[in-house]
Amino acid sequence: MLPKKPLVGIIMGSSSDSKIMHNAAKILDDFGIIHEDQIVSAHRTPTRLEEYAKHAEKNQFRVIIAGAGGSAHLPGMIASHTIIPVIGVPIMVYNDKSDKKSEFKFSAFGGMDSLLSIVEMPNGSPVATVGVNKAANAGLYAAKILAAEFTELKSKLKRFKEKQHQSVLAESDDLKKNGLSKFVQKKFK
Ligand code: RP5
Repeated sequence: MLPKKPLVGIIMGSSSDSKIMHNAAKILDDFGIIHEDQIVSAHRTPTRLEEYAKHAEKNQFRVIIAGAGGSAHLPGMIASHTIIPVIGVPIMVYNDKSDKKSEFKFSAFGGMDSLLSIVEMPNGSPVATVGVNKAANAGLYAAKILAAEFTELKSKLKRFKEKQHQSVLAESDDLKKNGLSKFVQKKFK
């Protein structure tokens, strides 16, 4: 039985990351995995970062999902403070908090900055990294890690795969039946 306490800690560098990071929460919710969500900034709240790592260990989180944009040192720094596996989500910064006309609304490198910061952790503090803004994949990967301990997740993951398979078949049948032109009109109009 999955315990009624958080197994996954989701953290993000800023509230502006929440619009992407909620996709990790959604997947965990779908699988019935309880998670605890917080904002921890590696550069605005550096001491809190270390405290958070201790909190995660004390509460026996099995996985930490950490999302950040820009230079994105949060996932790597958390990984350096704990033995809990960290999944990093590189975020393409889209900062609604700054003025609408600001030239700093997007990160200069469109997410490549965060991707490289997170994935290129030097030997010793690995961060398993998903694609830019792919928070849902981080949730899914966490479920796969947890399935080694909580076997009910294995059947849930198999059902998830089967559903994906069936949805592609249904779309393909529709495409075959209607032909490409009609299919596109119907689906994307
Ligand atoms: C990073 O800076 C955060 O992870 C966020 O993606 C980015 C921008 O933060 P805000 O300026 O929107 O708070 O630390």
